[in-house]
Amino acid sequence: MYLNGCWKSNQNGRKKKSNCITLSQISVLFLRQKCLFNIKFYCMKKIRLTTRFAEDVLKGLSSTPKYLSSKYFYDDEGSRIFQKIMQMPEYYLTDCELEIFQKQRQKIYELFALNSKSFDLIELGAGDGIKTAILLEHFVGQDAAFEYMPIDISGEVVSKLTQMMSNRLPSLKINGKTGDYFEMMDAINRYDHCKKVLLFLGSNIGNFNEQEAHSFLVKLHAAMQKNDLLFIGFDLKKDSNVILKAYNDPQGYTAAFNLNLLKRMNRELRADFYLDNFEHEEFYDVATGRAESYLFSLKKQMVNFPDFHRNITFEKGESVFMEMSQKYDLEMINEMAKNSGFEVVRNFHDSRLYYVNSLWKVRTR
Ligand code: AVJ
Repeated sequence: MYLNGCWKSNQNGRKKKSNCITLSQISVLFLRQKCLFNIKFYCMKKIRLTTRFAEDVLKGLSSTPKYLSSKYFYDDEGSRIFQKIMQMPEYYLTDCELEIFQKQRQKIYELFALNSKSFDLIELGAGDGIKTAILLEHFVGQDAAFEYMPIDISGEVVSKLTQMMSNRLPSLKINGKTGDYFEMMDAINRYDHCKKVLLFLGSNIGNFNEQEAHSFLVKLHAAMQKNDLLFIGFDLKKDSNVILKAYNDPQGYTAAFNLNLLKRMNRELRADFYLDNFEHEEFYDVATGRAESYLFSLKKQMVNFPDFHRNITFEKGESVFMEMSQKYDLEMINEMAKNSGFEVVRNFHDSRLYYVNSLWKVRTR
């Protein structure tokens, strides 16, 4: 559209002045416009994202009780902290999923490859991909022709992951994408030329409440064909001490992970949070399986967002709800599958029964 307008004015200009414009001049003009267009597009996207971020956090911080969304944890810095969390011994989730992949990869492969030896893998929220690499290595060894499409919200994560995977598995076709869940859905929708297996690992689903999880699964279902599969990681309900230690580590990585969102608001929105004025705490409700993360204001204070002409007051002891990490049992998992149009093919457990990777297919009846 923009280019057309530009071309027209050149044509008009040529008519009036009747001087000739060469083909190479046109292509230079065209390239320049295209480049400007790309920069403009990039800037517009960035502005749109920042505006959205500001709107969301200001809305949450003006509510009672205050809340922020954990989806904003994962800027490049947040993603780096999360990788530290995954390496802590207290954060058992990673070890459980690794164990499942290491010990049961052959069975996983057989079920993935049922009906068609070749399939493509799309991973939502791929992260560092260390666990996935175990599966991919095995699949490549089995000669299952496939493409791996990791999608993550952090661009840095996607490029590091792509590099790591192509070093480890040079023959693997990798097609990484940066984007949020919304953009992921788009990518999945467009992907219909081959059987696909969607990976949603690490109990990422636990960040959604019941309704959000349901509508997310329904959207995935709508984007899937008859033979496609969904492989989801669920952290299971267990001794509350084990859970609390995973989200309340002595090194303080989890606290830093939460506080990084305040830092991010300082960086990107020019807010003035003073991090020492906040403290992280974790709660777990055995009955519902909800693990909840909060920041508490250590004193009465005011935080300013001068660019948005807003300030937020915090009472001493006031909480900000930061993140939910839902824990499940098999009944909840079965219900979720059923309610969103899926059928559980098989559950893969770790030896401690802390965690399950559940393989779902589209229900046909
Ligand atoms: C990436 C959402 C699975 O909830 O366990 C880890 C994020 N938060 N420690 C989780 C997280 C604090 C993690 N998920």
